Amino acid sequence: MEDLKPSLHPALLKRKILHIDMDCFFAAVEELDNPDLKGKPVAVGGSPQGRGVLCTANYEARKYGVRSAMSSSEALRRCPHLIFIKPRGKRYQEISYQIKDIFHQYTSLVEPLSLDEAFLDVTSSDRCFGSATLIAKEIKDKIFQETGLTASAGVAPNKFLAKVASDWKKPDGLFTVGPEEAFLFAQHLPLEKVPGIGKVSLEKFHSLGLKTLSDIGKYPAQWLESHFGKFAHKLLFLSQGIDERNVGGKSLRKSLGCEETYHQDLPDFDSISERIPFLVEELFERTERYFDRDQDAPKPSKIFVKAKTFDFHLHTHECPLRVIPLKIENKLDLKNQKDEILQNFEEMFHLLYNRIDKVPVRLLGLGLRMSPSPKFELEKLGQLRLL
Ligand code: TTP
Ligand code: MG
Repeated sequence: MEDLKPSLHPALLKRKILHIDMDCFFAAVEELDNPDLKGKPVAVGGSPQGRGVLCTANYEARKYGVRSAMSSSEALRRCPHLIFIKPRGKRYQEISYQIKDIFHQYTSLVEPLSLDEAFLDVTSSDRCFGSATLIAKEIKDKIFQETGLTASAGVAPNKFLAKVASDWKKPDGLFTVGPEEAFLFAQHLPLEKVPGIGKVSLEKFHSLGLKTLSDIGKYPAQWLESHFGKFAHKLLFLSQGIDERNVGGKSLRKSLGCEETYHQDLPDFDSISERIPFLVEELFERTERYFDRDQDAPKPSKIFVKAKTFDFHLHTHECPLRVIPLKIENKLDLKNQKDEILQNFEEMFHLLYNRIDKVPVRLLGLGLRMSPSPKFELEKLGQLRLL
């Protein structure tokens, strides 16, 4: 149990990490583009008539208990005058690029987590007299000037605390946990605030009488490990305010895909077949943008299809491109092989459909899996040598 004792290299306390997260991102974009929505409860997601779920809701709607991932019908029950808006992925992506450009003006160590949030390591930045809090403030202001949207920021010596801090004063918040406060701040944290602790684990913690991170430290490490396995190690570190993870630079994308859940189950292969061109069209658009952004990004090496059956079981099938054989390395490849790619997706869906005994399907998805390019591998090696 020796290795369960947290220890900290002093250099780790000197790091300046930011976590920036846009406020009710999709809903805020909708309000921005349609000012009539201001002050009204707004949700972005599927329709309450179908099986839709919410992507997010604005803060007005949250007052009624409306939340991300809630079924749209339940959201309507909670807030009968809720305004539903269909997501516009392209528009959110556009703003996401804008905010990422702003992040890169401050540091190259940017680790995006999703369209609307990222970690930034500004330890070596001399902007704003080297004050991480002032940098965070400036980034928030710039985001607002350039997009008209608000973001919340957390500043701390590590990723864990920065993420918690960005949520602390939402919306339009800025909260700093200094290195000297890290320990006490972590100790007082209720477990529901700890990223990575989901509903199920939380119930288990509560049933064992554990409410805050400081409660974790009161129990023998062996006991913790017997209940929570390897997660106990991580928790013990977090309870001391310690998180040694680095902010990753360029993140490697592992796959590119798109999927659709249908209002009614697709009953046969003809109805599946009808949907495939739409999915392929969307995949093409995403892949083109992917190639546009970075020519050295990992290239696709496999294609995959997936189907969720009426009973919510997910089935996938994938195939290496070299077996087909297809090469998808740039926009021209996409254009020249459009028909072949579509045909291969159709054939793979056919195989998958037979494998699932031709039962009704509620979701279809398809996409590409990437293999790291040699250039990325070399870069990683370079980084390791520098350490
Ligand atoms: P979040 O940052 O988790 O949420 P948010 O920006 O809407 O609200 P908050 O102010 O609390 O940060 O997610 C960013 C976007 O990602 C969100 O606007 C919509 C999308 N999303 C989904 O599509 N499904 C989900 O379950 C969640 C959580 C988010
Ligand atoms: Mg957000």
